[in-house]
Amino acid sequence: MKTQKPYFAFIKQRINAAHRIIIAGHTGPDFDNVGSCLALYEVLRAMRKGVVIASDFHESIWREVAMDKLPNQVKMSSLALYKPDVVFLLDYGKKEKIDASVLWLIEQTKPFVITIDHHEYQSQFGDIVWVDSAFVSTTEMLHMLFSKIKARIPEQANYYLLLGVWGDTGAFAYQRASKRLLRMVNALVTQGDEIQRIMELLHQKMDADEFRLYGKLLASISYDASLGLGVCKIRTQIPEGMNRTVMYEMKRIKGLRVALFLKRFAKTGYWKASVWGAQHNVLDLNEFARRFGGGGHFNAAGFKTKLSGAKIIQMVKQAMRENCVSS
Ligand SMILES: [Mn+2]
Repeated sequence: MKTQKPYFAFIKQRINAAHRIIIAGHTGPDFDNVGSCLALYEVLRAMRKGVVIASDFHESIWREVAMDKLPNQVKMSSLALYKPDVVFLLDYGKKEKIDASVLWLIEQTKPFVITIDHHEYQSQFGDIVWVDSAFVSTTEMLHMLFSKIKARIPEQANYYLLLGVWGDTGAFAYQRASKRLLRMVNALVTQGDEIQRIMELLHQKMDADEFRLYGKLLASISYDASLGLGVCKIRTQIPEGMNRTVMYEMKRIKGLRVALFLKRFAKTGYWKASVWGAQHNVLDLNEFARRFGGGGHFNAAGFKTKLSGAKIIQMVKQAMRENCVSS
């Protein structure tokens, strides 16, 4: 059955009947992605389901988030041997952002595929495709699913669900908070320290060398006050996750509308761009990123390109100018 609607009862039936479930997010995972996978994992485990997350957990974000509670690992190369009944695909937007070995596994073993994603509809696929960009994060959708199917949410999953919301809304700085979302937050804060834990995660702790490097990055930020565009452009190696911290910091600039982070990969010559919108941003960054084959959300998107850094900055400025005129 192909559907754009969330058939909660139907998903529940499939979970109940399943023996082995695989959960996959997108490559280059962020907090919402990791939080979604881990929250669903914990809930399915509490339902006594056989479940694995399709990841080798190479990216440090997995360890940062899960700490000592990282799930048991099944090698990506032996995933097909696991013979899943159901595969959940979470928070990925485009089919090519799913790991190739997961796509291969789906081809080979023909499991029932359920997509849950708050990105705009792009090339998501499956037997159930629940895609709704009115949700701020995929964890918000999962929370709704869990309550609709009356699944028990284990303590640890509370924190994962909150993490997705905090990560994708920038602690509510760049997405609207609905009453429903705040009710969800209210329900999930049980110990009282969840939000502190999350804020510590988002603002990573650094050693002295990293701290100096971070200072240099901040000092290199250029700012166009007439447009409200902040740019950080780097060619050197930085620790994983530091780009995110720089972006959060840039959003503190008074009057900032768009923050652009550019990183050049020497080997391939590609620039990787992340763009974040602040409160008064009117430029649809998802649409902008799509010009380069990238994507994301209205206020947060990314793309890769072989164009020069200067050219990318020029194009962002041009788009911001055009948008000011038209809006
Ligand atoms: Mn997300």
